[in-house]
Amino acid sequence: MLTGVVIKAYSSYYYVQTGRKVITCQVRGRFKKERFSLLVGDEVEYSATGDDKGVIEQILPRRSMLKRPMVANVDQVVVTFAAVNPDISTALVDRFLVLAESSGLDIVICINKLDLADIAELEPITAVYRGIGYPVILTSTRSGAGVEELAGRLYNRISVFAGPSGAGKSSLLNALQPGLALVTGEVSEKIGRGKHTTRYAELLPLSGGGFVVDTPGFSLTEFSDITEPELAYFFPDLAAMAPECKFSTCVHNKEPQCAVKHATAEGRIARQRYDSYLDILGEIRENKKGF
Ligand SMILES: Nc1nc2c(ncn2[C@@H]2O[C@H](COP(=O)(O)OP(=O)(O)OP(=O)(O)O)[C@@H](O)[C@H]2O)c(=O)[nH]1
Ligand SMILES: [Mg+2]
Ligand SMILES: [Zn+2]
Repeated sequence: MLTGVVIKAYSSYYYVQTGRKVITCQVRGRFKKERFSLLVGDEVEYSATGDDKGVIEQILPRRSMLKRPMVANVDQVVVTFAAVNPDISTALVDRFLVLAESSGLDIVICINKLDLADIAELEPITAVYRGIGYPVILTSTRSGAGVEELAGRLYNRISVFAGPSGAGKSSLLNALQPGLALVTGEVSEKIGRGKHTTRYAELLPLSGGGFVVDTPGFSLTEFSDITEPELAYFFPDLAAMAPECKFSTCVHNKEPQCAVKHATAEGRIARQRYDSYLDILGEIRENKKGF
């Protein structure tokens, strides 16, 4: 049996990459019954039925499954923001980090448009995230700064680029892999909803090995899948302090003798991070009330 990776799904066809070749496959009837039973990113076994044609026989076990976009076997999320235009919002960075953490994926933070930025102004932001342990890469698709470093992080892995519209995700992918020709542009120039953005996720092969997934930008993050006690786990800096809280049920809000609040007061946890935590905690509480 031959094996490959589903890089794209279109109508009832699945495009399976094996080595440098892409095989156009159909699936056996039994896969069609279950929704999402076969996803982009899945490793599959197929039998050849002709020149570059085949039938998918089996899905191999998944390492992970990301819900937005719906992709199997993703290894990491590259949380991509522009330093300016649109200006970086650390509150929004934190929200994207929580979503990525809750999917259990590795995370790289990319701050793009370095050519427009005042590096001294970025320094306090990068210091916070590097202090937590997140790799932070500063890039510019204009000057090429950081693009090699970013490429090094993508080798032989499946990486999803996520972040707000206009951050430069598609531009970065074009810089990383010449020939991709992904559509880029100012938000206002992108006329019509979904006109240029791919509606379905696709794995874009990197010639050095590995795949990247471009996603349409979004800023509306919601946390309906996360419970109050879980939330702090998705803030590694808070989670590190939580075992020292007096109460094991502490959600680091109004509770007495809370080590997280104590560490924030002492500056060992960045105030901005704790504030982001409280904002999201409040939203999770509001959501719960709605049901
Ligand atoms: N100055 C500067 N502009 C950049 C850089 N990277 C991208 N841009 C510009 O920023 C705009 C948005 O870039 P895109 O790559 O379309 O952004 P995106 O994140 O893919 O946006 P969505 O697809 O809407 O989510 C375009 O006009 C790019 O030319 C950069 O490093 N520096
Ligand atoms: Mg884009
Ligand atoms: Zn606490």
